[in-house]
Amino acid sequence: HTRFNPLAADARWQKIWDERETFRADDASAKPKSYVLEMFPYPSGRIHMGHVRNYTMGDVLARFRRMTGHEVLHPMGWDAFGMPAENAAMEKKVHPGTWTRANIQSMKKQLKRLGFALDWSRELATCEPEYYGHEQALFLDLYKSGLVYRKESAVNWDPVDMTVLANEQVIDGKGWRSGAVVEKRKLSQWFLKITDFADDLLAGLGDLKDWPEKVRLMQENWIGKSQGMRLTFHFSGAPGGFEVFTTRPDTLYGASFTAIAAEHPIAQELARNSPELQAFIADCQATGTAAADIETAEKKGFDTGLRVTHPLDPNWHLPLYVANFVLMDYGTGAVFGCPAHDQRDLDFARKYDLPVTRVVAPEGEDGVAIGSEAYTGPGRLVNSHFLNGMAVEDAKAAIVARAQHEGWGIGTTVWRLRDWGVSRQRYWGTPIPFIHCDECGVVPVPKSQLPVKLPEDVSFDIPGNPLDRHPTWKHVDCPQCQKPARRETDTLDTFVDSSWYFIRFASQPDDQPFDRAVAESWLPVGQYIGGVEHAILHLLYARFWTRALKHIGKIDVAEPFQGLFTQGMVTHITYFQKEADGKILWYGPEDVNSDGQIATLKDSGAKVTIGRIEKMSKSKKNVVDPDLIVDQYGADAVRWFMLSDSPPERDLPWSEAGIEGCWRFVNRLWRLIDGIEDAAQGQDKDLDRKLHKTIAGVATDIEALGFNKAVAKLYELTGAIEKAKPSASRATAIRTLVRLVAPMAPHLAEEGWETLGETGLVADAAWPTADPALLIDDEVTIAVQINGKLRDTLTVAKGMPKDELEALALAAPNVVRQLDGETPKKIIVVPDRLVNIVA
Ligand code: ANZ
Ligand code: ZN
Repeated sequence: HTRFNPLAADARWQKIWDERETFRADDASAKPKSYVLEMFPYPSGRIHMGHVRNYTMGDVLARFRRMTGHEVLHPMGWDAFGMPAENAAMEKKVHPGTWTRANIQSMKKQLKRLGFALDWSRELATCEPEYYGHEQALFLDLYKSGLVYRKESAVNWDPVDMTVLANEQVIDGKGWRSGAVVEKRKLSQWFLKITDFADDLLAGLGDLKDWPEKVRLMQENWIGKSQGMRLTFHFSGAPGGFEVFTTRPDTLYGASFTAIAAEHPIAQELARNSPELQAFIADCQATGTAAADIETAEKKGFDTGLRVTHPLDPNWHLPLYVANFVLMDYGTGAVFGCPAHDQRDLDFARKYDLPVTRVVAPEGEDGVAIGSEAYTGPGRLVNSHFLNGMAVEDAKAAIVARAQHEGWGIGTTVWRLRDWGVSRQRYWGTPIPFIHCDECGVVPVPKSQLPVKLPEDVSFDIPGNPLDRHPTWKHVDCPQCQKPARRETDTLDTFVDSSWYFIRFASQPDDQPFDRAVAESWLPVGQYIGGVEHAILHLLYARFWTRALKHIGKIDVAEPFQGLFTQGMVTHITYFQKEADGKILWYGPEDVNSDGQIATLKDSGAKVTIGRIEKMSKSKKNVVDPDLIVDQYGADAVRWFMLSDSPPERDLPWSEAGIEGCWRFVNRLWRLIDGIEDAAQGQDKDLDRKLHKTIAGVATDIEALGFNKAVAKLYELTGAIEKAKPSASRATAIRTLVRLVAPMAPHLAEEGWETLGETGLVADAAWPTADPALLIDDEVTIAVQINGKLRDTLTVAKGMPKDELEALALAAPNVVRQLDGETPKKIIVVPDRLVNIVA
């Protein structure tokens, strides 16, 4: 007998798959096409367990689809632009490109060691001109069709580092490096008109039946279609007024103030004669631009002293504030506040001592006053004159009707979705292919001059965008008038790169972004798998980009991702010590001895606290490096672990015992293969049935991405084979088992396939066929009860008549003993299920 040597087997089969290009997808294949895709990784340096889990799931599906007769496209590439490379450049003095490409090489090696069935011939990295040049061409096409435009927009400006900061670089309103208070600055920036597709992006969600409900809901909320109204407030005793936007016109009788944004023209006008207001406006502008910043910042207002008249009562006057929570670029940049039914308004009202009047009440709460929490639920209108007693939606309609009749307001639809600002003031991204000319304005770079390549000779010694201060790069002649002009120095948001990479995977000619017919032959992606952290932006942008390309006639695909699956995280136990000053020191599991109750450090014996099981992260020191595990157990055990135990959408706790169990299982499989008795005769009907049920069940589970269920069935079958006596059935079961485990444990399966003398690769073998006759049970287990208590069981032919069952039950040894000669009062028989004897 031989032992399974995973490291030798892994290397050997990986080399063979590589040399034979086993997983190369054939565009011209006549087989049905299947596109399996996992979200491509950012080349941060190392593959982590989260990647391994993600790619193992996709790999099982891809390999299974191959075995079921599909031509499978399963590609891999690199989302290679972005800030970490620039940070590395600053910290380690290494060029972002050098850093990124080195990371790609080492991560590719790691992925190869896991034996993924990937078509490496289609590998791409978004940081290479061979990719981003085509992106520039598409960007120009979208510009031509009016889907790209420029507009002034605010950025986070770090006044000390003299640089634009991304939202994630602003921490508590301060620059992450300088610690300086971040300012908002207006810059002319590039935008994509995603709002043109808002309706369609929303409607399309209804067709995405194979997406998680929660992701569809998140997208729906992000797009945020709301029915609302615009209404005008007039100044009391002065000419003029302003429009506000509201989604709760029903609450108009609960209004207690109005407020405008700091950037609102009225605020700007008033500020000209008010230094106090000027100071207040400056203060508002110091808050970060991210929605989250505004949500968490303290609500502040400046009373303008002006009063406005309530549209439903000429004698009712409300104050007008300038408020930091009102955004200029949403609705009209002005609101009326109803503190009883909006938390922001309530906080504001409590602070400035404004009235709080409930106007919506659920059954029986008419008289209950609002405390510190606004009521945002359903109910009927109260304190609202002609609206009293109406439900919220009816009251909205009634107000809108009256306003439209009297001419002071109009019903509208409003979207939360904003146009997508794609300008980034960074080096490591796709250069935006435009030239600024003093004579001609903004001029597109002619397509013949693409790609606009990033210059290599840049330095990161001083903050700011290296493209901006490069001595020569930006100085070019205008393509229209040939006079000296300047290149655009902004680069594209990296979400643009990931909005179409799946199309480029499907088809990658040199001379155009993709070949339409070939791309359409693969798309949409049948199954997309990735982290839920991309549930909103990446997926929405990719859905938009696909629609935009369809709109300009480049491709006829409605939705890019037919099926979506978001997998859970890989978690691991944490250990820590709390120091006297409250600081927490984390320890890696490898530094700790623990019996689950008490944990001590291996070297000093000092006690440590057993923390929670949390997502693997460097900061908590609970990371397990896949490479080391592969070294120890081989790829198949790691892959098996990733699929076992936890449902794929749930978190998977890493454990030493778990991986060892998987390793033992791989060896059990090997012992069966190695010990096969081909000469054995005879049929084992039970085993035949178990085998065929497993063939059918595992197929169904894999299709439904229920990998843990498939694994459980394979454990059961393996156990049944181990227990079975030698027979022809047993030998067949072992041969078949090799194919059944091939998607999960491909190296062992190839090794077994070869050992068993089969031809070709198991990767190319067909999935075994389940015999329908063997899927039906012809025997059933009958429970035999006395007075409702289980006393015995019978295994009998299905459909056995009542009297025969009764006779068998009365003869069952345990029943005879229990009854001890007593005559039963009554016997209840449920065919195929149970016999209950009442004694
Ligand atoms: C009165 C009101 C009463 C409101 C109430 C809400 C609850 P969504 O649903 O997210 O679209 N609003 C309008 N324009 C704003 C702006 N530029 N900046 C900040 N807030 C603004 O939000 C719509 C609601 O947000 C609007 O409805 C308005 O407050 C506020 F019980 O009007 B509401
Ligand atoms: Zn010009």
